[in-house]
Amino acid sequence: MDKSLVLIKPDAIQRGLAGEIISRLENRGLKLVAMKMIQMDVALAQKHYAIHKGKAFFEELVNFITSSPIIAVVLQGENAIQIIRKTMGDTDPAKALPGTIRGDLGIDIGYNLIHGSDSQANAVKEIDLFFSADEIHDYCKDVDKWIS
Ligand code: DAT
Ligand code: MG
Repeated sequence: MDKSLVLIKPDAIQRGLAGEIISRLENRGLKLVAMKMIQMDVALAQKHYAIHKGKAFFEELVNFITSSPIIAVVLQGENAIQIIRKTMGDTDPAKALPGTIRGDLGIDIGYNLIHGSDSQANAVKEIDLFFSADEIHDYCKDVDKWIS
């Protein structure tokens, strides 16, 4: 079972889309196993987006992600990482397909509502940045017997 880190970014909270976005992911059969609202500080933002350090948009990205609270979520499920990436849609909302979160709701590449881990290795690292082990819940849903 994969786990993935999702961030509901400041623009999603500002636009009142947090519930809609979390709901779309839950509707794919993914299980919520951790969730918290925080305001990221610059140090956390720089660690989370370390891979983009040096790119032209890095400073703007850090400023944006720390500008207002976010909701950090861990979702679990078979192929969770791939399912979430496909449900998010392309990084650029202009290229994201209709039916995806960014394709339906996104406005701009810099303000694209949601982060989702892009690999198993990055998911492990990112989850560790936002959550301690005791904040991640291990539980069964009755519905699991229908989908597993
Ligand atoms: P994703 O969020 O789809 O994984 P990414 O990891 O390539 O995309 O980039 C991280 C974030 O950085 C992205 O969600 C928005 C911002 N970003 C990426 N490319 C950008 C660009 N060309 N201009 C402005 N912001 C960009
Ligand atoms: Mg990425």
